[in-house]
Amino acid sequence: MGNDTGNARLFFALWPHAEVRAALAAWVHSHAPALPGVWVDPENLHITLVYLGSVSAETRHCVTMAATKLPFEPHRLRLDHIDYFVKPQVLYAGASVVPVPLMELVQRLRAVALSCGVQIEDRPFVPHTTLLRKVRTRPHDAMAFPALNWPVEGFALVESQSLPTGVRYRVRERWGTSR
Ligand code: 3AM
Repeated sequence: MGNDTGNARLFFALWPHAEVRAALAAWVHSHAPALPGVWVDPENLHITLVYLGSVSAETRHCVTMAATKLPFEPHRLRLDHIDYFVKPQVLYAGASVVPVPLMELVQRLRAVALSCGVQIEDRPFVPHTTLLRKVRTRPHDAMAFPALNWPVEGFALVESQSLPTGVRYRVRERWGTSR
Protein backbone atom coordinates (compact mmCIF):
# COMPACT_ATOMS: atom_id res chain seq x y z
CA MET A 1 0.00 0.00 0.00
CA GLY A 2 1.31 3.46 -0.77
CA ASN A 3 1.79 6.43 1.51
CA ASP A 4 3.31 9.90 1.30
CA THR A 5 6.86 8.76 1.89
CA GLY A 6 7.08 5.25 0.47
CA ASN A 7 6.53 3.61 -2.88
CA ALA A 8 3.16 3.65 -4.57
CA ARG A 9 1.76 1.66 -7.49
CA LEU A 10 0.73 4.29 -10.00
CA PHE A 11 -0.73 4.66 -13.48
CA PHE A 12 -1.98 7.47 -15.67
CA ALA A 13 -5.60 6.96 -16.62
CA LEU A 14 -8.81 8.40 -17.99
CA TRP A 15 -11.20 8.53 -15.09
CA PRO A 16 -14.89 8.42 -16.09
CA HIS A 17 -17.61 10.90 -15.22
CA ALA A 18 -20.45 9.53 -13.14
CA GLU A 19 -22.64 9.08 -16.24
CA VAL A 20 -20.03 7.04 -18.11
CA ARG A 21 -19.29 4.98 -15.01
CA ALA A 22 -23.00 4.31 -14.52
CA ALA A 23 -23.44 3.25 -18.16
CA LEU A 24 -20.51 0.84 -17.93
CA ALA A 25 -21.71 -0.53 -14.61
CA ALA A 26 -25.19 -1.02 -16.09
CA TRP A 27 -23.74 -3.10 -18.92
CA VAL A 28 -21.86 -5.26 -16.42
CA HIS A 29 -24.98 -5.74 -14.33
CA SER A 30 -27.06 -6.83 -17.29
CA HIS A 31 -24.48 -9.06 -19.01
CA ALA A 32 -21.98 -10.27 -16.45
CA PRO A 33 -24.25 -12.68 -14.60
CA ALA A 34 -24.20 -14.85 -17.72
CA LEU A 35 -20.40 -14.73 -17.94
CA PRO A 36 -17.68 -16.47 -15.98
CA GLY A 37 -15.30 -14.01 -14.34
CA VAL A 38 -14.91 -11.41 -11.65
CA TRP A 39 -16.67 -8.08 -12.07
CA VAL A 40 -14.55 -4.97 -11.81
CA ASP A 41 -15.87 -2.82 -8.97
CA PRO A 42 -17.75 0.08 -10.63
CA GLU A 43 -15.67 2.51 -8.56
CA ASN A 44 -12.52 1.12 -10.20
CA LEU A 45 -13.61 1.47 -13.86
CA HIS A 46 -11.07 3.45 -15.88
CA ILE A 47 -8.90 3.47 -19.00
CA THR A 48 -5.20 2.98 -18.35
CA LEU A 49 -3.03 5.33 -20.40
CA VAL A 50 0.42 4.45 -19.06
CA TYR A 51 1.17 1.97 -16.29
CA LEU A 52 4.11 3.12 -14.12
CA GLY A 53 4.19 0.36 -11.52
CA SER A 54 5.64 0.80 -8.06
CA VAL A 55 7.56 4.07 -7.89
CA SER A 56 9.31 6.09 -5.19
CA ALA A 57 8.00 9.37 -3.80
CA GLU A 58 10.74 11.12 -5.75
CA THR A 59 9.64 9.54 -9.04
CA ARG A 60 6.03 10.29 -8.24
CA HIS A 61 6.97 13.94 -7.76
CA CYS A 62 8.89 13.90 -11.05
CA VAL A 63 6.00 12.49 -13.11
CA THR A 64 3.51 14.79 -11.39
CA MET A 65 5.56 17.88 -12.20
CA ALA A 66 6.17 16.76 -15.78
CA ALA A 67 2.51 15.89 -16.40
CA THR A 68 1.49 19.32 -15.13
CA LYS A 69 3.38 20.89 -18.04
CA LEU A 70 1.74 18.80 -20.76
CA PRO A 71 -0.64 20.31 -23.30
CA PHE A 72 -4.04 18.69 -23.26
CA GLU A 73 -6.75 18.83 -25.91
CA PRO A 74 -10.29 17.86 -24.80
CA HIS A 75 -11.90 15.35 -27.13
CA ARG A 76 -14.36 12.48 -27.25
CA LEU A 77 -13.67 8.78 -27.14
CA ARG A 78 -16.31 6.39 -28.41
CA LEU A 79 -16.39 3.00 -26.73
CA ASP A 80 -18.18 0.87 -29.27
CA HIS A 81 -17.59 -2.84 -28.72
CA ILE A 82 -16.83 -5.63 -26.27
CA ASP A 83 -13.65 -7.62 -26.76
CA TYR A 84 -11.28 -9.95 -24.92
CA PHE A 85 -7.55 -9.94 -24.13
CA VAL A 86 -6.29 -13.52 -24.13
CA LYS A 87 -3.21 -13.18 -21.92
CA PRO A 88 -4.59 -11.15 -19.00
CA GLN A 89 -7.97 -12.91 -19.47
CA VAL A 90 -10.06 -9.77 -19.32
CA LEU A 91 -13.26 -8.72 -21.04
CA TYR A 92 -13.31 -5.05 -21.94
CA ALA A 93 -15.19 -2.27 -23.67
CA GLY A 94 -13.01 -0.95 -26.47
CA ALA A 95 -12.81 1.88 -28.98
CA SER A 96 -12.40 1.10 -32.69
CA VAL A 97 -10.99 4.56 -33.32
CA VAL A 98 -8.22 6.12 -31.24
CA PRO A 99 -8.65 9.91 -31.39
CA VAL A 100 -5.46 11.72 -32.37
CA PRO A 101 -5.43 13.88 -29.19
CA LEU A 102 -5.63 10.72 -27.08
CA MET A 103 -2.77 9.07 -28.95
CA GLU A 104 -0.72 12.25 -28.51
CA LEU A 105 -1.52 12.30 -24.80
CA VAL A 106 -0.36 8.71 -24.38
CA GLN A 107 2.86 9.43 -26.28
CA ARG A 108 3.52 12.45 -24.07
CA LEU A 109 2.81 10.47 -20.90
CA ARG A 110 5.15 7.72 -22.04
CA ALA A 111 7.82 10.39 -22.56
CA VAL A 112 7.08 11.74 -19.06
CA ALA A 113 7.59 8.28 -17.59
CA LEU A 114 10.85 7.73 -19.44
CA SER A 115 12.14 11.19 -18.50
CA CYS A 116 11.61 10.26 -14.85
CA GLY A 117 13.44 6.95 -15.24
CA VAL A 118 10.35 4.71 -15.30
CA GLN A 119 10.57 1.69 -17.58
CA ILE A 120 7.32 1.24 -19.45
CA GLU A 121 5.95 -1.35 -21.82
CA ASP A 122 6.33 -0.51 -25.48
CA ARG A 123 3.08 -2.11 -26.61
CA PRO A 124 0.63 -0.44 -28.96
CA PHE A 125 -1.94 1.57 -27.03
CA VAL A 126 -5.38 -0.08 -27.09
CA PRO A 127 -7.88 2.11 -25.24
CA HIS A 128 -10.10 -0.11 -23.16
CA THR A 129 -12.07 -0.32 -19.94
CA THR A 130 -11.71 -3.68 -18.27
CA LEU A 131 -15.15 -4.88 -17.17
CA LEU A 132 -14.48 -8.46 -16.04
CA ARG A 133 -11.31 -10.23 -14.96
CA LYS A 134 -10.45 -13.94 -14.78
CA VAL A 135 -12.50 -14.72 -17.87
CA ARG A 136 -10.72 -17.95 -18.75
CA THR A 137 -11.85 -18.28 -22.35
CA ARG A 138 -12.96 -15.90 -25.05
CA PRO A 139 -16.77 -15.65 -25.04
CA HIS A 140 -18.18 -17.44 -28.10
CA ASP A 141 -20.75 -14.92 -29.12
CA ALA A 142 -20.25 -11.29 -29.99
CA MET A 143 -21.82 -9.24 -27.24
CA ALA A 144 -24.01 -6.22 -27.83
CA PHE A 145 -22.70 -2.97 -26.45
CA PRO A 146 -24.54 0.33 -26.87
CA ALA A 147 -21.93 2.82 -28.09
CA LEU A 148 -20.84 5.15 -25.34
CA ASN A 149 -19.39 8.62 -25.79
CA TRP A 150 -16.74 9.32 -23.21
CA PRO A 151 -15.95 13.06 -23.01
CA VAL A 152 -12.21 13.19 -22.36
CA GLU A 153 -11.81 16.42 -20.44
CA GLY A 154 -8.76 15.48 -18.47
CA PHE A 155 -6.55 12.70 -17.23
CA ALA A 156 -5.45 11.47 -13.84
CA LEU A 157 -2.62 9.92 -11.88
CA VAL A 158 -4.14 6.98 -10.04
CA GLU A 159 -2.82 4.85 -7.21
CA SER A 160 -3.59 1.14 -7.01
CA GLN A 161 -3.99 0.03 -3.42
CA SER A 162 -4.25 -3.56 -2.25
CA LEU A 163 -6.74 -3.63 0.60
CA PRO A 164 -8.08 -6.65 2.50
CA THR A 165 -11.30 -6.13 0.53
CA GLY A 166 -9.49 -6.13 -2.81
CA VAL A 167 -7.75 -3.71 -5.13
CA ARG A 168 -8.87 -0.11 -4.89
CA TYR A 169 -7.90 2.66 -7.33
CA ARG A 170 -7.64 6.20 -6.00
CA VAL A 171 -7.21 9.34 -8.06
CA ARG A 172 -4.24 11.25 -6.69
CA GLU A 173 -3.88 14.06 -9.28
CA ARG A 174 -6.06 15.42 -12.07
CA TRP A 175 -5.21 17.54 -15.08
CA GLY A 176 -7.25 19.09 -17.85
CA THR A 177 -10.59 20.81 -17.75
CA SER A 178 -12.41 18.27 -15.57
CA ARG A 179 -11.29 19.52 -12.16
O1 3AM B 1 -6.44 -1.02 -17.21
P1 3AM B 1 -6.39 -2.50 -17.18
O2 3AM B 1 -7.53 -3.09 -16.41
O3 3AM B 1 -6.19 -3.13 -18.52
O4 3AM B 1 -4.05 -4.96 -15.19
C1 3AM B 1 -3.79 -3.69 -14.63
C2 3AM B 1 -4.82 -2.68 -15.04
O5 3AM B 1 -5.06 -2.86 -16.41
C3 3AM B 1 -2.57 -3.09 -15.24
O6 3AM B 1 -2.68 -1.72 -14.95
C4 3AM B 1 -4.05 -1.39 -14.85
C5 3AM B 1 -4.29 -0.70 -13.52
O7 3AM B 1 -3.87 -1.54 -12.48
N1 3AM B 1 -1.32 -3.61 -14.73
C6 3AM B 1 -1.09 -4.15 -13.52
N2 3AM B 1 0.19 -4.54 -13.43
C7 3AM B 1 0.77 -4.25 -14.61
C8 3AM B 1 2.07 -4.41 -15.15
N3 3AM B 1 3.06 -4.94 -14.42
C9 3AM B 1 -0.20 -3.66 -15.44
N4 3AM B 1 0.06 -3.24 -16.69
C10 3AM B 1 1.32 -3.43 -17.13
N5 3AM B 1 2.29 -3.97 -16.40
